[in-house]
Amino acid sequence: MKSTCPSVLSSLLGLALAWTGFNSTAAPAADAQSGVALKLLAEGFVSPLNLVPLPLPDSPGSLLVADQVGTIQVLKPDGNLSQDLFLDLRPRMVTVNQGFDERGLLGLALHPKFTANRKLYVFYSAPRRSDRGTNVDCTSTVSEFKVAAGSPGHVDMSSERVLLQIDKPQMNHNCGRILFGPDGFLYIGTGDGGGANDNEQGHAPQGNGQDTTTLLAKLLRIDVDHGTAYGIPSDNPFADGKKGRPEIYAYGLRNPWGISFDRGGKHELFAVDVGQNLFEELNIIVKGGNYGWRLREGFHAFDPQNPNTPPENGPRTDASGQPLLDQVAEYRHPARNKLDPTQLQGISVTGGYVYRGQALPELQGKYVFADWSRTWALPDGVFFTASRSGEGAQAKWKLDQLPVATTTGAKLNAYIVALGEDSAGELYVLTNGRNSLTGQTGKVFKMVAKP
Ligand SMILES: [Ca+2]
Repeated sequence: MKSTCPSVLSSLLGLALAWTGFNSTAAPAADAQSGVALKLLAEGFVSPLNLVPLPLPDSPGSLLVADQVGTIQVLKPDGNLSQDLFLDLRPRMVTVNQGFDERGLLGLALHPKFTANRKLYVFYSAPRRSDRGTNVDCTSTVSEFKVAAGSPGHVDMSSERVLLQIDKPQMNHNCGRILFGPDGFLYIGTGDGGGANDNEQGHAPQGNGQDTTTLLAKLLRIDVDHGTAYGIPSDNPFADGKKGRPEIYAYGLRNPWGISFDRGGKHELFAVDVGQNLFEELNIIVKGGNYGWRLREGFHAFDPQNPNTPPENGPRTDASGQPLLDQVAEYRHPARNKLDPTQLQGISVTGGYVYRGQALPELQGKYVFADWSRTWALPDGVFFTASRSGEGAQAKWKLDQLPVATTTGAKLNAYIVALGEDSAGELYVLTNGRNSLTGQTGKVFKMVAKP
């Protein structure tokens, strides 16, 4: 989610505004005949970031919608939104800014055996711990909760079991997307800690992405069913703890804002990665993979001292000799901050899903995702598809724009903050009308066939 914010937070984040021009290699916009539309399901949110199916015995098809500001509500299949909260995490969170903020309630996942054990997991930004210095901004926290016995619409607040706490140096690049894999383990995405270029206070000399002794800038994998707080899957790449933190599954990620398993095919693990100033990524993650940040951004070398000019030559292996793995697709930011409408461009990738539902046959097998907004100041989120063009986790995928209007024909005119998926594989779009945590312009749409 978000990351480069040239006009507003440039001083805070230390971003350079001098955009360098490259000949674009992105695919041109295509497929003007798309039959995909967005049906409004619910509104009045601030910034809804998570949507997951809630298997309620008396109300099949219910969904949980989690708002970044710390609240979770039940959305019934008839479109009714519960007014009493399923979970209210606000008392345990940092106070989020009224303006732009990347902290908050960022991840939600139900235990694979939720129906039997009523357990769910959240990733949220808690305040700095009392024994930490002021160089820590907040505490990324992964906790387990249980739904109250006999009250399936409410979480028992006294049931919190804290699994993981990570000191965060800056307020941005939290990631916090969590999900259970087909293996039953919990996958947790973490950002590089924030600031810009993975090169500020609280970042390792080589960057947190390349530091396997920190849990920042990683994809983690833990076993919530064993151990004291959690167990370590025995085949995690650093399971013995000698060369890195045992929780690490993959590394070299900047802010993987969107992680999903393909529910079909080979159940591959997809993770986008939000770029610094130039390139956005779609990755297929393999266990132990190093995805390059901050040695690389997209298909290009990266220099944190000169982030707008990719070096001609950069390392292709990391400090331990591991290859730096390329993503399967990239798209670029508008050169010199000027959008070229004929090009596939954006500034902050929002991850999605390989479509395996029934309603939209034209999307079958494609990875459907979005860009948050093609400009920082105005709501201009756009949709993309990625199509496999070869075999293997490193085969390149083809990107196309996916024209999508609402079912009323109106333009979306929103920041696309997240996508969601229901138990049938149908997709949902979560938006915020603003680039801040103010107002109630957040909406939830379902992707449907064009009427
Ligand atoms: Ca990368």
